[in-house]
Amino acid sequence: MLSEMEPLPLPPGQQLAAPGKWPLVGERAPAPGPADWTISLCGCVAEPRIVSLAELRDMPQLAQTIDIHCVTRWSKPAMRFAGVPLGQLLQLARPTAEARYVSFVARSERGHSTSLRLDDALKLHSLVALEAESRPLTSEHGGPVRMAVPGRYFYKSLKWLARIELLADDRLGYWEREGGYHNTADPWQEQRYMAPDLSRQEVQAALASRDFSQRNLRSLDARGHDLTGLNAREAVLRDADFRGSRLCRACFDGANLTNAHFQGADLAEASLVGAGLEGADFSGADLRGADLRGASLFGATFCADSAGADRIQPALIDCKTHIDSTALEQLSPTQAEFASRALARN
Ligand SMILES: Nc1nc2c(c(=O)[nH]1)N[C@H]1C(S)=C(S)[C@@H](COP(=O)(O)O)O[C@H]1N2
Ligand SMILES: [Mo]
Repeated sequence: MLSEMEPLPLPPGQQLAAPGKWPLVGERAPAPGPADWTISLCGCVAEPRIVSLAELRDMPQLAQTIDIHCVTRWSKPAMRFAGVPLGQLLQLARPTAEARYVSFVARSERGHSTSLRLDDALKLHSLVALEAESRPLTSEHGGPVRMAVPGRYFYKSLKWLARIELLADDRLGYWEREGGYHNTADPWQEQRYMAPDLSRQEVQAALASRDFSQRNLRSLDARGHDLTGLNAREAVLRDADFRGSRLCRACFDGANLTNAHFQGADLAEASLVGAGLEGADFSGADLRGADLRGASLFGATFCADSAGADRIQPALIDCKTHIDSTALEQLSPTQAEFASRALARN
């Protein structure tokens, strides 16, 4: 058995969320709808069904401990969910032999969805959850009913579940389609993103122009390039690789840099105001005089977290680096402590 002192093993590239914090990710909760929430079971089923919340609550409830791993690198192990196993709910509608995928669809403004292979969803013991930590799910965390899928990044755990559709062919979900998130999403294999959809020529032209403003350059490979003064205002640069690049005075205001790689990059006096920096890695980067005001920093890395630490260089941060104190609170304890100490330095 693991003792209390021993840290639980985390999937590669993950770090613990600040204790007692459960970050909110994704779209906002829908406006309160009709009180009679229902879940429709449809698609490749013998008996399409509409299940009310009351019926769901009357089914045998299962408590399950699930490790949350968000693709933006924070983890929250051992969260206690309770609800009805997906397999048991599906039995009510009797899936047909054609059913190979399951698509979960939300009651939400953008009709958010995500999908899994049906056999994976069942093998992983996916839960149709009504409770978290022994309380009814709050609306912001997907209440009254959400999916909780162990063994996958948490974007496979749909909030505000309204429809479960069984499909013969897969239908990509919202993040998988719009964000390039990996469709299998196994955190132990670090399946965060699908292969980039940029050609070599497109990459070269973008790098030569030094103008990325408002462009979608997800998973761009810009390692070791001189991009001094780059304009990347409001660009989509999820998973982009800027390791060892020169980015002094670059402008990334309002850019999406989720999981971007900035290890060893020169970001002196760069502007990252209002940027999405969830999961970005700044170890060894020069951030002196950089402006990160209004940026979101969940799961961001500035220094080594613990084991294997000596190979990882800390970021260069000083009193001229601007980081909001609220953004520090989004960091893991180790990262927050390192950053606040560095910010006080001359
Ligand atoms: N309907 C809906 N479900 C969603 C999302 C979303 O934007 N809309 N975001 C996903 C992502 S990326 C994550 S990490 C988790 C976040 O759940 P939490 O806000 O309860 O932590 O919900 C997932 N389910
Ligand atoms: Mo996520």
